[in-house]
Amino acid sequence: MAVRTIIEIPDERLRIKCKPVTDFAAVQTLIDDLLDTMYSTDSGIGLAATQIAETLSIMVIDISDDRNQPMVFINPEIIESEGETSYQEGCLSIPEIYADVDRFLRVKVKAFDRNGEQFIVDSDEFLSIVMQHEIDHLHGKVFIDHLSTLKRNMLLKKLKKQQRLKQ
Ligand code: GNR
Ligand code: NI
Repeated sequence: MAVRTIIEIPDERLRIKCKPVTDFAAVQTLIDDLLDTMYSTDSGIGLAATQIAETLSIMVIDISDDRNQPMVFINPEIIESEGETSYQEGCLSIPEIYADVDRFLRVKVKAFDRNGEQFIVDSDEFLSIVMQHEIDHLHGKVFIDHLSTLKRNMLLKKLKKQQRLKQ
């Protein structure tokens, strides 16, 4: 059990693009760390390796009410997408900041599980949004990048102020 530090904006490591996993046996501890770290937060429902300053393409999601249905995605890729939706998102790396983000309504994601078995998830529900949010992290992208410059700068100012007050 290892809870890792979740890095926050403006940490430049959030901008690193993750590399694909090739050795599945070698990432088992990292997967457990991601799950432990996600569950250590009050209400986090997803976490990407980028957020704990790791650079391999792994993300975890648990959107169940009891937080007991972990999903592990290794080398995830969106292979189909359609439609549009908008949802108020938050991010553990941008604490206490929320904004509506435009996303695909439906995505089909191909990934590998922790045993290296390929699987496909097709969703047009909340899971679709969270998968898109986490895959963005693996590409060095965070949700405020989807907003207008004006809106983003306003939220960044608010975040800076909060971070200053927390010091
Ligand atoms: O906990 C989280 N909640 C959330 C809400 C709406 C859309 C996406 C998310 S993911 C976020 C956890 C996180 O930062 N994952 O990277
Ligand atoms: Ni996030």
